[in-house]
Amino acid sequence: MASLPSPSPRPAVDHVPLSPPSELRLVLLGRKGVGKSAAGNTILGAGFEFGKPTEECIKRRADVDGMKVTVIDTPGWEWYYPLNSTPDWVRRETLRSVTLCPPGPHAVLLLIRSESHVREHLELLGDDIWRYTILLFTHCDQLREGVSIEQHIQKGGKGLQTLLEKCRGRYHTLSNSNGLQNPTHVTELLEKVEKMAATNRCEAFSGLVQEVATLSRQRNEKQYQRLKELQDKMLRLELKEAEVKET
Ligand SMILES: Nc1nc2c(ncn2[C@@H]2O[C@H](COP(=O)(O)OP(=O)(O)OP(=O)(O)O)[C@@H](O)[C@H]2O)c(=O)[nH]1
Ligand SMILES: [Mg+2]
Repeated sequence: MASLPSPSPRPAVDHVPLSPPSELRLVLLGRKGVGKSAAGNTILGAGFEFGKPTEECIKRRADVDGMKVTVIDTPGWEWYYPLNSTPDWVRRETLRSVTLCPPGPHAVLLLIRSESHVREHLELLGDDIWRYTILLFTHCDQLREGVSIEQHIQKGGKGLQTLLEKCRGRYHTLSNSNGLQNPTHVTELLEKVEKMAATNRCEAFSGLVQEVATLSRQRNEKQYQRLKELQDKMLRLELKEAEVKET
């Protein structure tokens, strides 16, 4: 009987060329009024209400440069407030944002005008988030004449430098101002996202999605535990009252 040909060795995973993603999933995060919803419109062409506070995460999709692009817009963090002053519902929406584009976003675009307390808000999503983050500067049309974005970043001080280091130097500028949008800026942004996705082996931020699910489960368990303790306490009080009445 002829022997079966031995199976050819599988190529090592490391040598398999990674195909670029056929769709991109992006989450917009940052302070209130920094231009997240307007940036969503600049990227997709339309779809988000801007100029008024976004009150919950909004998901929109469109074809951009022949690619399906999903954008999740989020409510903004308060200016100058540390994380512990951020309302619960805003934290919740921040955590929810990355679960709305399963299996997870390719990139978080962190919109920046002032860097104070930005780091702790972003790290609500875990330390690994920085591998997926690109700083996005808006309102560049309002920079003083003759000041380039590079000069603006250099003058931005230690806080901004740290954010940039955390993002391994990844940043982009986008003008959302009426009439000043430049389509090549969106194309270049998507190219940067694809490049970052390639360095992340095209893996989405899915580890985090699981963590978020675990966190919310833990929170539910905690709430259930607290409720149970309260019920026990009330029962004990009632028993005590009944004992007092009997004596
Ligand atoms: N000049 C200029 N104005 C901008 C730019 N981006 C946004 N704006 C304006 O800034 C204001 C706030 O923009 P939004 O997109 O609503 O801000 P947001 O971050 O979504 O705000 P929240 O939903 O409250 O968190 C709007 O009036 C925009 O027109 C920009 O690049 N240049
Ligand atoms: Mg908004």
